[in-house]
Amino acid sequence: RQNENDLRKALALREFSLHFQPQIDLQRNVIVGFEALLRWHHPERGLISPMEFIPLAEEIGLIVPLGEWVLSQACLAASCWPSDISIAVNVSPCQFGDTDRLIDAVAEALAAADMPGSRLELEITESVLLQDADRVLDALHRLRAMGVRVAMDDFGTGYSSLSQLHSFPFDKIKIDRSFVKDRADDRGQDAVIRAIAALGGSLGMATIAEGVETPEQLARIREGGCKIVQGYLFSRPIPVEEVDLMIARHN
Ligand code: G
Ligand code: G
Ligand code: MN
Ligand code: NA
Repeated sequence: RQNENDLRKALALREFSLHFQPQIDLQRNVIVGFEALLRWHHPERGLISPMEFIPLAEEIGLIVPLGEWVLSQACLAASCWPSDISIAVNVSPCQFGDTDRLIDAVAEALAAADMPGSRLELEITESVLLQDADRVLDALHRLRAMGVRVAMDDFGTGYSSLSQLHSFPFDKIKIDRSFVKDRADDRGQDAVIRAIAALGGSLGMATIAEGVETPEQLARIREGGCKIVQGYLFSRPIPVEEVDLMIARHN
């Protein structure tokens, strides 16, 4: 498997990079954070999407060292930004297989960047909650004790959302972009967005809408009571060199 061998070598060959996509607070119109998104620059095949290589990385166990690299690079990048801007990092469910190792990696990434845990947010999908709930819950509590926040990513796409949401200490809900996308009948969608924002509010969780591409979608999100947005309307994910300029121009 050519692909697999390429992927195994990619870390050592420094073929990965992170792009950063801004998250905007709608009330204050300022950038409050960036999500780190992994990119693989293959020497022959060019830029490869994470959707293509993350599943393989998970299958061959590479996601653990790769995820640690992402954590350390994301924290190093963010340590150069204004201290009121946070960094969101996607964490694979596989990284919760060894929670001690995950927590060590988070602590190490923060220490190396000399950054407080309060500036780091981990994005996890609800499939993590299908694992041993006590172990996951314990890990989330330990992370929060370090000041690290936890967001539920792709909310609304899995099975367990509602039953699990209130039993786990999430700080934020990311409304999946399928609820933001235009559809023939958008009356139902508006109701879903409003309901998720209200649910988050009553559980003390902020809601962020992802995949916002048009002013019309933004207006619907705003009316739905969602206070933070992320999407192409504001910016695509950008290379790290462009982040400072974006912050200077926007905030
Ligand atoms: O940028 P986008 O095409 O960038 O990302 C596609 C998918 O890959 C998303 O579901 C995103 O959550 C996931 N992804 C992007 N970066 C990372 C990462 O660093 N770690 C993990 N586990 N998933 C990532
Ligand atoms: O981690 P998550 O599954 O949320 O990954 C976010 C994904 O959404 C990444 O692939 C990112 O590049 C992508 N994305 C971010 N903004 C937009 C947008 O406005 N429209 C679309 N279609 N995709 C987006
Ligand atoms: Mn995400
Ligand atoms: Na998502």
